[in-house]
Amino acid sequence: MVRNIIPNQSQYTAKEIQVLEGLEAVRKRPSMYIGTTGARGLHHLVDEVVDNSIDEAMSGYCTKIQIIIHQDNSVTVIDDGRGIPVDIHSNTNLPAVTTVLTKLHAGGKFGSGSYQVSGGLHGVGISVVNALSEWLEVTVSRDKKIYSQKFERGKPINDLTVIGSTKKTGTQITYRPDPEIFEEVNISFDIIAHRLKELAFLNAGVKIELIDERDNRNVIYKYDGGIIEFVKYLNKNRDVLFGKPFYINGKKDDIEVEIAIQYNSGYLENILSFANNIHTEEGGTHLSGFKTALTKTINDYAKNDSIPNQKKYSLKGTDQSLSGNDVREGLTAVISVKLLNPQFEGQTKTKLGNNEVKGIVSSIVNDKLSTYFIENPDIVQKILAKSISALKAREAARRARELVRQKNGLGLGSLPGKLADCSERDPFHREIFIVEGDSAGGSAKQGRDRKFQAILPLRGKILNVEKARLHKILANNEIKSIITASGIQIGEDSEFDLAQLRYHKIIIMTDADVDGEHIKTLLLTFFYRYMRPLVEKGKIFIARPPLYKLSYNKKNDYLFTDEDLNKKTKELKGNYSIQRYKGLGEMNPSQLWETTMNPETRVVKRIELEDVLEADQMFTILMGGKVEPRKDFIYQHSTEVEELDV
Ligand code: 0RA
Repeated sequence: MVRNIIPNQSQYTAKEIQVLEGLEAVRKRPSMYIGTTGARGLHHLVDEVVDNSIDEAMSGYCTKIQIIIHQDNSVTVIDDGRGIPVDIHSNTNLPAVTTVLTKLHAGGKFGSGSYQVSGGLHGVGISVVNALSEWLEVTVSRDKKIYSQKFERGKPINDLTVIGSTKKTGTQITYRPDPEIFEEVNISFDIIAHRLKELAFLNAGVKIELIDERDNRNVIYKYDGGIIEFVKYLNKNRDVLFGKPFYINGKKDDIEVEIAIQYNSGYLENILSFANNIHTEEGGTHLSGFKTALTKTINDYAKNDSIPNQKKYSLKGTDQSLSGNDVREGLTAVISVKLLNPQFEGQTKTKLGNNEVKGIVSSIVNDKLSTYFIENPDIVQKILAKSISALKAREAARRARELVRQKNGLGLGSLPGKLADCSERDPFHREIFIVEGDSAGGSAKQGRDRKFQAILPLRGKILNVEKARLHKILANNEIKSIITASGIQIGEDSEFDLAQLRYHKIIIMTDADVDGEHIKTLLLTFFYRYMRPLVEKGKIFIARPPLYKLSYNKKNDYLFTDEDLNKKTKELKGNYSIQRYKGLGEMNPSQLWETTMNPETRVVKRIELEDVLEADQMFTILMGGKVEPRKDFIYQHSTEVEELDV
């Protein structure tokens, strides 16, 4: 694995550290530096410290990183890198480590022409962590000595002091997030663990250990295969077309490129892209360079008649070409680039903008992939079989669509007949209930506030999108009505456009039984796979109808859990009757309004995608083709089913 991408880092001394401004500004406006002072910002502090150790690992000087969450929610990060320099910095007259921790943007590697993560929320520097901590203690082991210094709310409370001697090198930072700054100081093991696992995949061989002293949990992540193991992990519950992911790496003009790819027998594409370890959710030039090269290389191979061993699957002598979607059906890939001055663009600053990256990625992929194809004719045949069948399905779907259009003159624009729309015009104030069954749909239509609430009843179960191709998905009536009602086009050549969204709350309302759960999962799978930005932006909700009606003294109480029921019945001591609701249809329109639809009184649960990776695994297990992992999952999670969130 290629590691050392910092030019001349051995020349590094305190002088290179530039001093820009003090830390008061950070405490005054924390969200300018870390985004929020809620849970996100809190966890961002951990990322910030760990990223510094990861930088050291990427330069080839650090192999182990340990993260400890303590009882009081303080956090320690220990690495075995070179240790932050301690020599006196000429501008500040302070040791470099003190400078790095007290001056904004003196990130050590700042302005030195070395590798750094910049843009987005990352790379603001550990001085920001110091500024936002009640206290912070740094310990540096280097030059046979152990140095230590303590800070409170960013200010040193002693000088850097030698506290011992050692043969080792490394840095240890312990900090406690300042409760005066953060609304929430409880560190989530899962959030930290997820990021660390991602970092371990992206930085092959680095051992990352997480210890939680609050409940004595610990995990160790170390992947010698790096992103090859990442791709295996993403495909672990799928049937793969070939056992070993194909790994490409290369470097040009200080841009380091690593890609791992593996196809599975499904129809979805799952490409994760990263730049300097940051998940580029909006893609960018590395992703488009990869896509272009993949489409070209596979088409070249399919059309080339000079290639030996060419067997059944080929487009030789035809005028047909595979589209990008055709060649990416069932593709799982991880793309990771590392470069000196990454430009992050886009709405969430997660789109790589550097233009030079596109050509470099595509030339490396063209080169390595065509060689791999020539050396592995059996694997190419499998990929071609899959891509050509996608092409045929696409053409059949187009012909079918054209036929339907010619016959009926139907555009895609007209709203579904079953939809009871609302009168409000502003999409931000409109909501739609997707309701299981016509009878509940009828009650909902009568019970709703027709000004801002629309109702779309679904008949029976919707298609399992994990097991169907796009053209079949687009032909499914229930899915068609969801697409036209929501206003969001999906599939080939359609860019996701949130401005088209007709309702900013999409609420799934199903019966509280097994069928209802199943429909809910199918709908969530569809939204997750084909309208993911709606999930990411928090537009999808689950309605929570009551399980029981408790009647006493001419009063009715609606109860949502068995626990509440037990509590209430104990209080009432016998003077009551209970009705258990098996379905939404058992409620009359006004009850449905009062308990489940009225924004003043209802409980709706927003679907959150805290953890895209785990959610992806869950969807695959619950909805995918393999039976064994599904059984295991359901068994392991059977007690949590009520909480099953994505
Ligand atoms: C600046 C220069 C050098 C190392 C580091 C910073 C450094 C920072 C952190 C933060 C956490 N762990 C770290 N490890 C190293 C290079 C110093 C040299 O040339 O010896």
